Amino acid sequence: MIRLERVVLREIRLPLKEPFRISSGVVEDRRILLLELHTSDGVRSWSECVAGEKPNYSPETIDTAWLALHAWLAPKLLGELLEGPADAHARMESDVRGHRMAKAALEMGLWGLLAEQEGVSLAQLLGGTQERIPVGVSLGIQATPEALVERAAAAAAAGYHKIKLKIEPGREIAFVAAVRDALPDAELMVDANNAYTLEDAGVLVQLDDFDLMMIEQPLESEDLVRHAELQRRLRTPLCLDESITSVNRLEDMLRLGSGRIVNIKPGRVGGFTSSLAIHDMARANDVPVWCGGMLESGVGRAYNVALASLPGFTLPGDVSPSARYWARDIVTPEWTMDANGMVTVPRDVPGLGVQVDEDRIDDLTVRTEVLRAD
Ligand code: OSB
Ligand code: MG
Repeated sequence: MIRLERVVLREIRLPLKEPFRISSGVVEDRRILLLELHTSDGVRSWSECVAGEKPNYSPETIDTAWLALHAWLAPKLLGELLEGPADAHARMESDVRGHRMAKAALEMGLWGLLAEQEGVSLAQLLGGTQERIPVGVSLGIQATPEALVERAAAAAAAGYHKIKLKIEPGREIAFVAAVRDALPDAELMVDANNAYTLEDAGVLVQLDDFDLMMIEQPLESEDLVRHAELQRRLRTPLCLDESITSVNRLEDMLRLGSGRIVNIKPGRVGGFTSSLAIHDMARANDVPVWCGGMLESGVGRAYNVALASLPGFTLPGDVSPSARYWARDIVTPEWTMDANGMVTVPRDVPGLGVQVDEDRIDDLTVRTEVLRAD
């Protein structure tokens, strides 16, 4: 049982070391929404909302999430005696449609609180079994194939287990060919973030030549039937990201044959309750899953690392170390990757497993709102 007494919303600004470009836009300075959750008996935890600056990945943004949390979601939970995160998830689902990233920030924050309250790590609370997670990197779209090869070669040398190349129409074949040429043995994949249509199948079929682990989300998020048609024409497995917003969408994928791998981002699916259901169904159907990333700060990364320790996460996750993104993260110790390309799952510390640097957060905060039960 848990009673939320107060939730503090904060927006911080955190500049990326280098701009990150996907098919639908570029981000240079992250605007990150952090939540500080307080129970009525003085337990505290932090969580992160992964909504972006613009609605170019999903319809949500940091601003819509702030509104949803303030107006509809926090009021459903504050002051109530909650059985736990699954209860909170059900209450938020009952009459608020969508806004999954906003819901996830609260629901995951409750997992963080429970871990603190019970004195266990997040990974233990979730039932994680893996002590170390193989790490993948996601490389943004570059101006030239040469620039991409340079970054991919550096990533391979650093020990990353999977190198994901962002692609878009016109910037795929030559780019992927150049990287494959330079790194004949690397585990490579591509991610299109919805940029293609079935009319482009001719180009996408050419990607079969590069021995890719998977092609992530080539078509629009609602195009499960069209992904199935595309999958029938490809040897390379399709991996769905944006399309999988709930366990029911995974069931659709399985029935239709829309893909063979799933990228689970807990923020995209409304939190850990939903992530666990997706993980369990995927595992029961021998569908490999891996943990995606949304350029999170060290707070969101703690939740991703914990989730990725579950047994069905059999492929490297986009859980790159702090230094890949930021000059300085907001947690200590920062997230690191060892020389074998692994991140260690914190087990011996209760809660997130890292200290949140609250002074630094204060310095970076541009907007705050305290939400209480009325
Ligand atoms: O599609 O996986 C994606 C970042 C922002 C929006 C969408 C995506 C991504 C990434 C980054 O690929 C992965 C990371 O956090 O390292
Ligand atoms: Mg993706």
